[in-house]
Amino acid sequence: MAEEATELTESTTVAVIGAGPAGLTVAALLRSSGIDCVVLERQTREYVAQRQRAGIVETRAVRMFDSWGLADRVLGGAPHDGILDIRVDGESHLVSDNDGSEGPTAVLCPQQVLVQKLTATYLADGGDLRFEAADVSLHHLTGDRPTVRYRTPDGTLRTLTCDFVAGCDGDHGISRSAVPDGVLTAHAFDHGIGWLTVLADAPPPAHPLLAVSPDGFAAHFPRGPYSSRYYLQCPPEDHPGAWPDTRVWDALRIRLGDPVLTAGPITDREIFRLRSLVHDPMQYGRLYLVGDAAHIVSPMGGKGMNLALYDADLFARAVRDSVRDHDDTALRTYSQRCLRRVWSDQEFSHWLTRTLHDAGDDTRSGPFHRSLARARLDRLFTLPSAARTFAELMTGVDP
Ligand code: FAS
Repeated sequence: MAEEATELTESTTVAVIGAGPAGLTVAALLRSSGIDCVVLERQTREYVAQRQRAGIVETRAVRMFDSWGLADRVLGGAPHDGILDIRVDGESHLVSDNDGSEGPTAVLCPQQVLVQKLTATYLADGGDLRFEAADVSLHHLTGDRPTVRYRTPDGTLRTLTCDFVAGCDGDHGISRSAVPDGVLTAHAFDHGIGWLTVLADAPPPAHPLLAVSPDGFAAHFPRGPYSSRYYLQCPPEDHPGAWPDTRVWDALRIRLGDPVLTAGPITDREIFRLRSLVHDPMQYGRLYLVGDAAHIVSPMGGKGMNLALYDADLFARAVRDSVRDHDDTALRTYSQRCLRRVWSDQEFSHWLTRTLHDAGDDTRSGPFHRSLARARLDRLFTLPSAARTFAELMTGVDP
């Protein structure tokens, strides 16, 4: 037990747990404000940098990075032309997801590109980011100076004392579980729908594509100039092994209504259950939950990563007010302000998920709900006010 003796204690202002989009954004924003923080990430830099998930940074988030003077340094990928292709039984309906407001707009920036550029920017600005931090644990969260303990790759036990802890370690992290039972209320919803998600080195679509068909939902998103992500509705208990390449491409050609869809090598496939989860409040003492550590939203509408960026912005601004102006108002209202946005995006993603699944295969919700969903789509395609609301919700810009 010799290694226990070599414990080192350090001090910082904010201990950030997790180096995903939430943690790295918190760190980069605090660093740009001259506020000390230390980021602890349990995985290696290579692992974090290659994890492929979301694919669009919404307009609100682009403007957020711009307002901190970081947009040019952290955003990559291609500008989004503000058009979505919603295809119903093979017929395309081009819908705008741009509300026409002044300023920069959404960018087709794959999550791993954002993570790589945030990491590089934070380190270039002298940021402290520690990968392979094992056994992270949180203590004294309701005291004046919480402590965070972890083990370095060489087994050294370290302790960080801090003013605030940003729990940015996702849905399977330790931050939320550090909150005593009974403090948080979990609101969960299981859509009862599975998605096969496929990454392939195949040509991206002209526009992000969402398709309704009697065989079930499908989607095709760009993930770079030569790469695509596809989603196929499937039974949640399905196994990826039940979806060999030929079956994947056949199903995509039918559901996307594109018999000549160009295939390519599939580099990843997995199946996940569409579920939604919100924890309330998003704070316990001096621990603030940010991103997936507090909430999960179905990928429909592209709100998962963008909500994490929203929380990160509100938290960094609140810490800045507290450290610079000794004004804790924003910290006290952090949870309620985030949850207002979280429920708005949950409602929008829920609406879009139900509409685009019910409008297709009616075995799940029945012909009545199918007709309701098709009426909602017809309204979106024909009523300017409905199209405007849709665009506003897609941009994420505050009303
Ligand atoms: P993350 O999970 O990204 O990051 C948490 C970090 O904390 C990780 O690096 C993890 O290693 C680290 N960590 C965990 N436990 C730790 C511990 N004990 N100690 C130290 N570090 C720890 N969203 C969309 O908007 N559009 C999409 O198309 C989309 N597609 C998705 C596809 C998939 C397969 C998945 C799983 C998610 C998808 N999402 C999508 C949602 C996704 O983008 C999340 O919302 C986003 O990653 C959330 O970012 P973070 O909150 O930073 O959490």
